[in-house]
Amino acid sequence: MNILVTGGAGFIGSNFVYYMLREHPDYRIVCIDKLTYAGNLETLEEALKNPNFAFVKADIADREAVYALFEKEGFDVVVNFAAESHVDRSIETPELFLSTNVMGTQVLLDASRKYGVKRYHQVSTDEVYGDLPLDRKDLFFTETTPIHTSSPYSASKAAADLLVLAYHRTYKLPVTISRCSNNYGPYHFPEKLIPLVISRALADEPLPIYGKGENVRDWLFVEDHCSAIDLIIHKGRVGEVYNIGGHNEKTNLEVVKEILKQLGKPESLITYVTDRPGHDMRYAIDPTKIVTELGWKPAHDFESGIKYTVQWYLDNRKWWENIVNGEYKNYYEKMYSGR
Ligand code: NAD
Ligand code: TDX
Repeated sequence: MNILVTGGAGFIGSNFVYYMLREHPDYRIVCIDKLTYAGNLETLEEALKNPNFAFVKADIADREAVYALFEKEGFDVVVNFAAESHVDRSIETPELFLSTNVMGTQVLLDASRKYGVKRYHQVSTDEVYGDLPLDRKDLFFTETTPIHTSSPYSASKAAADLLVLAYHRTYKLPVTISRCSNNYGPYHFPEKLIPLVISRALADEPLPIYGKGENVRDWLFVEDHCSAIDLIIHKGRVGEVYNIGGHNEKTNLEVVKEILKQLGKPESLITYVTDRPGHDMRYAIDPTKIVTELGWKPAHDFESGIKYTVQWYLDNRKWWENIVNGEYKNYYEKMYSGR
């Protein structure tokens, strides 16, 4: 099997590359990535030593480059992780999110049609469902929850999902979509809450918490997301959407306090800052469909996953220090100073 993984130099895509090389040593995995600020070839250093892995630097929205690659490789499966993924950045520069997340997806769909790909899988997000109220713990997102987006990021991901479903209905392209809750784990870019808190707490720097820190996210260890996608591309039904989540709902404050406890750092580092505009209150996934239909089961709960993750950041300082000491410094200044 020859699989194209887009966005494989980012957080979840790189974890998926390693997962697939380990679980399916006979597969060929080709990664295409534009290497934006979020893409890092160092992350793929080990994979690059594997003869079954190849890396191509290109933009998924570059039709010529994408078609040439599909023609050469004859992919069986495409798994599209490539995206602009940070909500705060989407509030600053929405147009970039449209060109990669929507137009880029369309190019991949066209290429998949033209070159007869057997399965196109779109990696989507629970954010397409909008949010749930904090005082209704009985409510969860199912696959039939209406699309109701809040940010330019989630709107672009929802637009891509609709295109994917349209290509199935109109052109009979064999597609699947997964909508996962918040991931955490190794190689998570330090602009996102968990790695941001770990890296800043280690430097005894203030931790910016939006609003009151009461927003709830449903955290999933990244490898459990990878195992779910592996199942869907092999056993999932064409034309279907699968929600992925492990019932690990936490408020942001609970997450931050747990990390501080593990690092032995004081809660006085917590600093409340102006809220994110349009900030979603609560995400919570109902994973019944993937559990009952495909037999998926997460291997990690939040307690074990966060311990592993904190240890990974302690053991891999070079990886994230290179990032936080580089161009990211300017980003942090721009987004957080005077907030
Ligand atoms: P990330 O920002 O860490 O990585 C994105 C990768 O895509 C980077 O390597 C970047 O260089 C690459 N990329 C960006 N634009 C590109 C383009 N035009 N052409 C080719 N490559 C491009 O993101 P992530 O957190 O790993 O998310 C991966 C996917 O999973 C995204 O589609 C995201 O919407 C989805 N998702 C993420 C989460 C989460 O919690 N992080 C949860 C659910 C779904
Ligand atoms: O500095 C911060 N302070 C803070 O309080 C940051 C960066 C975040 N937050 C809050 C906002 C959210 O309530 O923490 C929560 C998590 O924020 P992010 O890590 O930015 O993730 P989120 O906005 O929930 O989106 C993530 O999950 C769904 C990913 O970035 C998306 O790509 C994915 O689709």
